[in-house]
Amino acid sequence: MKIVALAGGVGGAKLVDGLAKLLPPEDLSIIVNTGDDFDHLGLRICPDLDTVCYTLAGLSNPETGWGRSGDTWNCLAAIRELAGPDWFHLGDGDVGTHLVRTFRLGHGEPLSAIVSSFCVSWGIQVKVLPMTDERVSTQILTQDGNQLDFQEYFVRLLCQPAVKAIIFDGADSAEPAPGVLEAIDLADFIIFCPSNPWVSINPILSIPGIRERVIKKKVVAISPIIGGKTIKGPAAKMYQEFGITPSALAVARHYEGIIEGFIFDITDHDLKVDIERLVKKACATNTIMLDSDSRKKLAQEVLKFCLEL
Ligand code: FO1
Repeated sequence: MKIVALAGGVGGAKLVDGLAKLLPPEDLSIIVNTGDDFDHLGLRICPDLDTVCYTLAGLSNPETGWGRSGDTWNCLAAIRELAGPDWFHLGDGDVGTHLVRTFRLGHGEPLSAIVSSFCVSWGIQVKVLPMTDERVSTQILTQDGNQLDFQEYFVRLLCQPAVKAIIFDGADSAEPAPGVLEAIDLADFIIFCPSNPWVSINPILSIPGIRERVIKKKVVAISPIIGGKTIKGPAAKMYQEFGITPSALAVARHYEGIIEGFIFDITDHDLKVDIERLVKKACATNTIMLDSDSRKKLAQEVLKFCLEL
């Protein structure tokens, strides 16, 4: 059974880690959001790609979900000493990743080739694909009239500004990275990971060609909203700011017309009847991934659900 998973950062990384433990490597491809990517201190940072790769490689920091486990912070301390921009926390080992990536991009290598070579170095066997090799930048337009780069909004301003609109700058003219459309075409199922629909899954679908190919397939989404809240990140707050009550039902509506199957947390089982009106099949289960076992358990549920669809 060939699976293509669309993923953002921490939530997506946990589910694909579970899937990678169950599927033969040739049967799993992960298309990762790169709208969060930005330049910081001259380095190209690709947070979601790194989070997915570190997680698959068993290198991720279990406390934060991003960055590397056991990393040290000497570089950040030196940046701070010089009154440099220290709001974005780069661990020493993580800086190594950004240095090599920036160096190789500077020599004209495409991002997808660099990711693929990093995966070999880290022993990752599944295919990890950036959504595009081109620069697409998620921009947050705030209700008080500012335009912010995603990481400025997310990390520096702690998601405090109310969001008016979200733009994927550069998406209109971007092309899917090599292998993306081929993976989708070969997939038996597409899975939308429990990532933020607005800023993790939407940017991937905004790359011309991806949405058109995805909707031809059987698509299953997992809700990142549990009991009206998110485990991490601003998805629930964004729904609210767009005038939508955040809930698993709101997520199912968000993806209406694209998905056939929807998995949501057991906490929200009372929404099942309403959700079933929107999709072919719905399932309420435990979607909270606290450890490696629960990642695998949810991945198992997702695969079983796909086969029953
Ligand atoms: N998230 C934070 O909340 N604070 C940070 O300082 C931070 C640094 C960071 C460095 C490298 C990296 O790959 C990710 C990092 N993240 C940090 C996470 C990142 O901002 C988000 O997880 C994603 O962009 C949202 O999916």
